[in-house]
Amino acid sequence: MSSLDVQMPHAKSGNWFRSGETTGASGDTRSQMRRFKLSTMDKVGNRLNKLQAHLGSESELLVAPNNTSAVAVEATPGSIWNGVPQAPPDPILGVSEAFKADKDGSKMNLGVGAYRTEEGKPLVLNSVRAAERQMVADMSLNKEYLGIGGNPNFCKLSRELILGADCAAVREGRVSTVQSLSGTGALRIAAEFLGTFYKGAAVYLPNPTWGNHKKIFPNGGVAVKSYRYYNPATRGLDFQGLCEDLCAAPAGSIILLHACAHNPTGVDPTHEQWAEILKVVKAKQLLPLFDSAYQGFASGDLDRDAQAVRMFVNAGLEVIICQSYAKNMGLYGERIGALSFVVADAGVAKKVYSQMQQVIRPMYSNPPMHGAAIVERILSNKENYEAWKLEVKGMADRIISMRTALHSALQKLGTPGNWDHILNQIGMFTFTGLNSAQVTNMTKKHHVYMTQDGRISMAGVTAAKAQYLAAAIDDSVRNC
Ligand code: PLA
Repeated sequence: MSSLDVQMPHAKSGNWFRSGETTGASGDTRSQMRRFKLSTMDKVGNRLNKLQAHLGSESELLVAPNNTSAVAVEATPGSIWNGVPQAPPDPILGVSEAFKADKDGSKMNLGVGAYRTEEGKPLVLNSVRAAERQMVADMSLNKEYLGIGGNPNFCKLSRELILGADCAAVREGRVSTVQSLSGTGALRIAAEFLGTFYKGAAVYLPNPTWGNHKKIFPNGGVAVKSYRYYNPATRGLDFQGLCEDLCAAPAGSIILLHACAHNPTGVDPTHEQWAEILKVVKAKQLLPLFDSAYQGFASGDLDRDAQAVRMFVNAGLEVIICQSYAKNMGLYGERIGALSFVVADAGVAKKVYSQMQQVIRPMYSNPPMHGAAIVERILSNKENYEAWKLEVKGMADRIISMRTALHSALQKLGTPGNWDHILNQIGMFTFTGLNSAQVTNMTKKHHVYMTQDGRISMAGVTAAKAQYLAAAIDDSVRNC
């Protein structure tokens, strides 16, 4: 094809033809069509070139400026997106991808915090199955859009679950709740709300924390800082460092607190320490934001795991709460959670609610209904609720028993070091203390998938595999 042999769409049929081919149109019409097509292509070419210059790509221009354009496109096939760099895999969800690709029969996925049965299988709770059966039979249900803030009864039940039905703030209408896309979505709405109505304040995150926190807040317009939390030397809480850092934070700063079962360390403040933290938060006029992703998973008791949040709310503070039902109801993929603002008066609560809707509407319009309907049926039906509470306790207990199994297997092997933290840490995770080289050995040699910071999900351990896991840790500690 010569450089003048340009391909253009046939004006009537839309088919592509070469400029030298006959179209059945008169010579004049043909040249008019050709002029029209070339000027259109010129515009498209210029736009592509501008875009490419903007993206800073060093590759050849997609479209030459002199209307020999189509030939240039043909000669250098490529994409507008050539300059997009490859992103790294997610530090947590990327581990699951790598696990799936591994064909070894003894592989274990201890990366993502997802509950597994004693057989190593994902679990759908019986209470969830019961709720879904009731939903299928309920002909009054439809598939209309939910309101922007989600299912109102779900929202009411959610704030009561975390705060208690007898909570004064709940009774006085001082809690605004919206349904969210699980815990992550609740955090994201909170971040954008804060970025809009609480400008200038940074959020202080514990060090370490769930990695996604560091991305969610800046995306919502909130700067991120950190406070000391974990002391690797003691494998416990750096309580003094925590208090010093909170004291040093400017008044009005947002303080993110893990409500229970801190991720990734498994280290929670004691009841007395929470009371001290509350004093500092109050004295320094900090704004507490609780991330409650594991209610029930720390102690097996839903009320007990809500104690820290309730302590702050009952002390009269304004508090933000992000809830997730991913873990405690096993509703990971349903993406169901809630965001609550506990505020000083009911009038303010209404205004806050209206602005949360403003954040949500352009983001995803309104939330999906299925997960909310399941939660609603579990929390509002006595029989389902009692069954669920037992199931939560069952999951927490199995995790605790895996701590004992792993600890005693390591003791039997005489693995160097003190492993008592496996017993002492709380919730879904053990922060093993394995370094990056040891973690790499766990994965590459033993097919044990875990996050690079040394965290393992105890919920993924089974009695049958505890020995295997201990042997892998033993080998990694001794040889790396
Ligand atoms: N907050 C904390 C502290 C979490 O650990 C997680 C999930 C979430 C919020 C959000 O969970 P959700 O959006 O699914 O409700 N952390 C997991 C999964 C379990 C993940 O990284 O997405 C983890 O493995 O750390």
